Amino acid sequence: MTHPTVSHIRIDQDRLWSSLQDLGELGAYDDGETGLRGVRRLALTDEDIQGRQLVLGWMENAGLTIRIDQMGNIYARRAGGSDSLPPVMMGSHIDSVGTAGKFDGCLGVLGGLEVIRTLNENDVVTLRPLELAIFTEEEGVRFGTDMLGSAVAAGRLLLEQALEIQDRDGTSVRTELERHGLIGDVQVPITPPYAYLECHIEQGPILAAATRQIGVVQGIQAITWKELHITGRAAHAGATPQTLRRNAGLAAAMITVQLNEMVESGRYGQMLATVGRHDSYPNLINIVPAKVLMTVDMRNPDGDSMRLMESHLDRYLAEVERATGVSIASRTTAKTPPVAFPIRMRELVAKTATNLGFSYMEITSGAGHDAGEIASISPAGMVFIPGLYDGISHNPREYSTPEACADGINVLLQAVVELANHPAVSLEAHTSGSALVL
Ligand code: HGY
Ligand code: MN
Ligand code: MN
Repeated sequence: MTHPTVSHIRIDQDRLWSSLQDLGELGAYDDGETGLRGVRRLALTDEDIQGRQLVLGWMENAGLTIRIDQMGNIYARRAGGSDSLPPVMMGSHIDSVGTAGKFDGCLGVLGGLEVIRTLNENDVVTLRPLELAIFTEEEGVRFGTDMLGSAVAAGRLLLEQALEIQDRDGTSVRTELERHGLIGDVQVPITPPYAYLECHIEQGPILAAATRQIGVVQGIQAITWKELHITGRAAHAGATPQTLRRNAGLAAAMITVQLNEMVESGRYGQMLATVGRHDSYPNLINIVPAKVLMTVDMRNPDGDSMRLMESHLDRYLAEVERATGVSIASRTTAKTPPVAFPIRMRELVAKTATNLGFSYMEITSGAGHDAGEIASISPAGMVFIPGLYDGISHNPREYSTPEACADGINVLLQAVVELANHPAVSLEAHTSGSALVL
């Protein structure tokens, strides 16, 4: 049966939930800070590969054909009635930060799988093929730049440069992809899909506070990551007068306080800044710190304000060098502009949520996502669901209910099938009303 309406079809909430729990066991650890089972499945580690193998098995059981690109990104394909048409793609990531929960990224991948399993059970064949993607190193916490796999797939980052990036131990992306046999034959940049839709937890408090079931994501804020290598001079904490000190720890503290003042000043709009990593050397009580490696994560929904923030920080680093006598080497390790998803994708998500009887609101994503990369080559959109506990994420307390997960994936199913039944005209032509509307 091809292109029937599927408005009566719903996903299997329990099957989705148990797949999230099963995947969450791979890389699971006992988290001392929360007393909970967390997930540590950094990109291209053995735990990540175990997760990929579990999901690949499920994909094959669902009758999907698997392709892998030169960055280890996985594309699992479900044939369409007109299989030569560009596919509608769903996807996300299953690599995690070091202290993760079970939902970040996994909901988008396992939710896409649940959509496919549900269509299989209902003998629905869409006009266009469907593809379910798993992107490599979305989190950026191992190799230092986020959305690495999808940025190469979309052509923003060059493959050769990406393959040479090393983790903290000096192991390169290339070495790890080769070790796991993940350098596939699909060329990057990939052929753009017809459209891309990703379901993701919000990772913040907004939807829950507004008691909305679905977030229609307008776009993603700009992200800049910097690594600051501060070099001072070790010295005895008791015998070295203030005037002789080159205190790398003091420099790091001044920078951290200045970033907070930049945020609090409001001069840069809705700026956010985070010093997430702070490695001090020699890190001993009676020695003036000789070196500090610190990271700066800056976010801003406005690209111009981000540029002003960055030049303010650069000027301030020079001031800190003069004031403390340290030297600071600053390296930008990630930099993505703000992303606006096309109105027609946002309208589709909003209409679908309404048809399903869900409350929704428009929201800008605080977090970066693979959808932000694919948006540069295809019409892309995102479906958010709320989380509990102020939507905490990147922490084992991350939690969304089985019902909320199912709501998001039911929206994904209906919206993806509608897109996949668009006839062979451009999405623009179709939604502008100038083409046949099924
Ligand atoms: O950092 C981010 O926003 C995403 O979780 N990689
Ligand atoms: Mn994510
Ligand atoms: Mn994340």
